[in-house]
Amino acid sequence: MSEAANKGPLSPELLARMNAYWRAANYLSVGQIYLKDNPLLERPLTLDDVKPRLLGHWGTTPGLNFLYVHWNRLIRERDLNMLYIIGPGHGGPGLVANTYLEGSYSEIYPHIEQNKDGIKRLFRQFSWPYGIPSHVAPETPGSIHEGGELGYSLVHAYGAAFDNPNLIVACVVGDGEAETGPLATSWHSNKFLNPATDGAVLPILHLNGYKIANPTVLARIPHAELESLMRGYGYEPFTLEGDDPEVMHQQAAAVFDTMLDRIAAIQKAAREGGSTERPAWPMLIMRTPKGWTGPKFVDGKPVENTWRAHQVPFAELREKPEHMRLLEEWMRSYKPEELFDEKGAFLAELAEIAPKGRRRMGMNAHANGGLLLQPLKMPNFRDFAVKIEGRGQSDVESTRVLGQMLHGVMEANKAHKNFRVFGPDETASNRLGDTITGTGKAWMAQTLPVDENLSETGRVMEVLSEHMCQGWLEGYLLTGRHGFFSCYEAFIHIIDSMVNQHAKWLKVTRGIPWRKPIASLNYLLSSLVWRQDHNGFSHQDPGFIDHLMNKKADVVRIYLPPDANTLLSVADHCLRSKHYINLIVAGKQPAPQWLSIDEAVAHCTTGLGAWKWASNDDGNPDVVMGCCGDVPTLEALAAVCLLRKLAPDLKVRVVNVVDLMALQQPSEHPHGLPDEDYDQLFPPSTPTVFAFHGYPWLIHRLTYRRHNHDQLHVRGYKEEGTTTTPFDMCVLNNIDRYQLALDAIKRVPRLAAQADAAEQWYSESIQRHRLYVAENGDDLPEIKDWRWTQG
Ligand SMILES: Cc1ncc(C[n+]2csc(CCOP(=O)(O)OP(=O)(O)O)c2C)c(N)n1
Ligand SMILES: [Mg+2]
Repeated sequence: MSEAANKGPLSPELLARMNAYWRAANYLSVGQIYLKDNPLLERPLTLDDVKPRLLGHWGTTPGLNFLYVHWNRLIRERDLNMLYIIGPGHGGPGLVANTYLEGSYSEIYPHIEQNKDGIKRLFRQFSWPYGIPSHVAPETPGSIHEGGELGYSLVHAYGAAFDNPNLIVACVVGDGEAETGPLATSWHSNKFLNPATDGAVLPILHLNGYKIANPTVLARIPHAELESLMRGYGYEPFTLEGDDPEVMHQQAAAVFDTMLDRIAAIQKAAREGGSTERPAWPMLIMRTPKGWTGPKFVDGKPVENTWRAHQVPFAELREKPEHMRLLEEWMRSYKPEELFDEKGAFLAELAEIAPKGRRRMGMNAHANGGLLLQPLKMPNFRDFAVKIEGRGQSDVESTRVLGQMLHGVMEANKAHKNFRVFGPDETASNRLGDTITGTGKAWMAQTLPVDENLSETGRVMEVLSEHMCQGWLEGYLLTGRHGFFSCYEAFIHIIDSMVNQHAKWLKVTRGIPWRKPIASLNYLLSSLVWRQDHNGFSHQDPGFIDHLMNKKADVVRIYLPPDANTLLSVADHCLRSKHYINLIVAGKQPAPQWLSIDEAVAHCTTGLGAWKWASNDDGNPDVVMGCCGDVPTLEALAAVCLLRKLAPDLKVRVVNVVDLMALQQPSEHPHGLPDEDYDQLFPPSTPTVFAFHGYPWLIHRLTYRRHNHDQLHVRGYKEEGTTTTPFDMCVLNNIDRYQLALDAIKRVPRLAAQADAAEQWYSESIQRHRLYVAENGDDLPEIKDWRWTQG
């Protein structure tokens, strides 16, 4: 043992055991990538032992394994409650290997026994058809972060740490991952983490120098510059650098002891000393070779410590016998005979290094949030209901009413600290300001007298990064808590890709019995496409609905409540639900209110239905006026009023849709309305004019197999926008009341004789509107002051 290896907190005996533990994890990682048989190399390797398809990532794995054994020591010595989040999730073999060595893997998957057969199955299943994925997938014990799409590790770590004061979240950030936008901004999460009431995040920047095929930016700037960057982000950077395992174990143990002491001191100062200063949390820059301990050269080219180590360091075992020798040599370098007994069990004196029970990172309950999930205490949403005195006769900002209810939710769950509201600087703008009045907005950075409602204990999380809002919320939900995310409709697209990943996680975990359901991810989209009076075109995009529609039916729910009471009912339902992604689209502008709270509940329960009070069809309509979304509903009802004048004997049925998925057939979505009921609402041969909040083709897509589809005529947003009046936005997209009324007349055969006159009326109406808007900069009084009238 070198002199340097003798210096440090580890006794020679513990150092040797920790190094052996690491060798075992590395051995099992390589075995997963390459082997399907001969798991302990009891005989020389042959081609029959090797998988036909070599799929996996080696480069990042030894670094992850190195950290795991160190966390194990620290957890035991300090009785830590620790979660391990791996940014480069392609290091899956390492996490599988370690959860196997600590015993949690075999407990969850008993067929992966602690013996030779178990190791053989462990190897074989990896990257094998219908086996396990190569990433830190939902199937991997201890994981809340798949890491397939890079960039979200740190933000997930912080989400997990909020309101978990006893949790330490160790988070490995890949140096390539660190180049992504979401990760680059995630460092700022430390301005929102309260050392008194939240847990700690321990970031490790895994500076192995390379990505798939390139060096990383952070590895090729001077070390001082990198340290300054981290200091600039508000951290206290520590460095661990080298490649001699024994020396590195000692240095790692020393640096981690210091870092954990720092964390303990920060927490003590805040919890016992009352310090409210934003601390400089420790973080580690770990500079180790990519593919550490792997083959140094293959075919004469350097592999260890290069990008060539990223995936499988060498293949072509059939074609190149020397590769087979290289594999055997590499695997034997870990000395498996010193790690496993003759039956294939991991040696007891090594296994001892791992913590026990729920302290094992593979068994930490926070990584299986559903185990810890407490249902939200819900106030009675009816207490927040809007009184309806005459249909549509008074205007209310629907989302403001929702804000009052969410405030009630916050108050009811204050003691549990398990509910937060997230938004990119738009909570007040989206009229959810009441959520802020209780606890304020989380903020650990400087405050000035001019600031309002910033608080170290705020439960509203505002940061101008949709990525961070989404990532924090995901981390918060995945560890068993609840949340609500409000966002401008157009800009929610920024997290399209993140929601894809979360939807995948929900889909897969639904099928994993030991994973318990977590709270749903709830979105409110406001500041909608139709009401961007001054913001204009850049702020107009209802396409997130289309995006979510592509996800699995058992994961996604989409609601477009037309008024405040339906919004309350929908939100209550969403907050109680589990394991969904709920999208609520509702406007924040003053708008007419249609349904009493009892009617709203009944309407939302079926998800869609005829509004009898707005219809005059006596069960046999000439035309159905469908509507979905608050502005389209308003325009549809206004069109009905116009039709009463233009064609008084026309029998019109108004059908409003709250639950978009109800339009699909039950075979496509569990909320789908049975065909018989659908045909009752939309009779197969009756023309239907449908005003939709979003892109019109979506309604066709949802209903293409319905009997009335040939009769369905949809109006929606067709990418016409500019800075103009609210009603002109409707006109530009042909979803305005004049257009809808004209559509109805043109589609009812018995009104054919009226069609020309109606066209004329339409042109004149639009002309009048255009001239007025151009002249006055505002909508016509008859539009602005319009009210629903009966009959
Ligand atoms: C957002 C995203 N872009 C691209 C990829 C493809 N990809 C997979 S691994 C990788 C390189 C990662 O490098 P680094 O973060 O340094 O991880 P490590 O070196 O530890 O493997 C890339 C680009 C991805 N997984 N996610
Ligand atoms: Mg790297």
